[in-house]
Amino acid sequence: MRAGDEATVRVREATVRRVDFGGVALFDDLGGTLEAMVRGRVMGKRKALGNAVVVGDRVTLEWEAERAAIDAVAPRRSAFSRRASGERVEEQVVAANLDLVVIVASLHRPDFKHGLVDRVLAQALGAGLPALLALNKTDLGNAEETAALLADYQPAGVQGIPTCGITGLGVDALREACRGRRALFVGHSGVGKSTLLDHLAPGHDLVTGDVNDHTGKGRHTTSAAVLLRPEPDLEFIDTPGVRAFGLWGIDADNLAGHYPEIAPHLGECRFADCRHDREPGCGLHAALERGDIPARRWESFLRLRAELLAEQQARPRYGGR
Ligand SMILES: Nc1nc2c(ncn2[C@@H]2O[C@H](COP(=O)(O)OP(=O)(O)O)[C@@H](O)[C@H]2O)c(=O)[nH]1
Ligand SMILES: [Mg+2]
Ligand SMILES: [Zn+2]
Repeated sequence: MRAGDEATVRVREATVRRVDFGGVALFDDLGGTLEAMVRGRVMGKRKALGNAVVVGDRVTLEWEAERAAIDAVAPRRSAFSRRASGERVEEQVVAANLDLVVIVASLHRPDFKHGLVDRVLAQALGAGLPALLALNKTDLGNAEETAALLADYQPAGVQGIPTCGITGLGVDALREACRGRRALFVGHSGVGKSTLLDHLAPGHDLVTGDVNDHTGKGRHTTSAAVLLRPEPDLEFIDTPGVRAFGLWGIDADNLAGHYPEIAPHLGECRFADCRHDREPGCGLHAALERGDIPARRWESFLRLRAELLAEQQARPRYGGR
């Protein structure tokens, strides 16, 4: 459906595909798109959109003449958040009603960073969402490196798909893994996320989410995300590349619970207050020695826990959720 056909049907319900300064871009359930403004009371006390309406939200519309307005937002069956950037400790809901988080990382250029991947993974698991690791730029390394990295994430239950944005390797496997599941794509900038999405949603403008064949003038998005729906059962949410990913609702004390290969061993330590450092009878170290916890995941867990501890100490009024 083209822009000119918009709003010919006064739909009552729609799905948010993009949040702009002036309004919200939506998908109706009939294969079309439309725009709507947001009622003040939906925005809450601060009269700012904030987290009130996010990509993936299901909304109810009211019509005034030819103008649609979002009147209500349905409860979210899932949501993926991060800590908003900036000094204040604030939640940023990135997207809602998701089924899968696709973590895009590159083998090299930029080098694979366990820190970022493991943060996003912990956040996904905390939201109750399964995660998939798309390991891109596999042309820049060898097969052993690729296999070893993906193997590190198997005990955590993360499906790994090696990809190459240049040859298109792995793109079909990635598409089929996402089919029927609304998939949020998250990754460090430069890893090839846009390149992969160009393969997965050909012809879509990754800033606006629009199909490229009509010349809509560029708009400024406040949204951190855009929902692409290249086929009725394929939905990808693109997000801007992140440089740092701040966790939300996860702190040094509950971090281990967000590592599926570490959590089951938490009750196996001799001492109930075990810090899993050098205590005798530590169940986590035993699991590490048996190989049940991959060494690189353990090292990244320790680093991340130390970072969170330092953040918490620098900010004594940290409230988490
Ligand atoms: N060698 C190599 N380069 C890639 C691959 N995928 C993407 N690139 C390049 O990496 C750069 C960053 O890609 P882009 O898709 O913009 O990354 P994004 O910031 O994650 O969206 C571009 O120059 C791409 O051409 C790949 O699989 N192999
Ligand atoms: Mg990009
Ligand atoms: Zn222990």
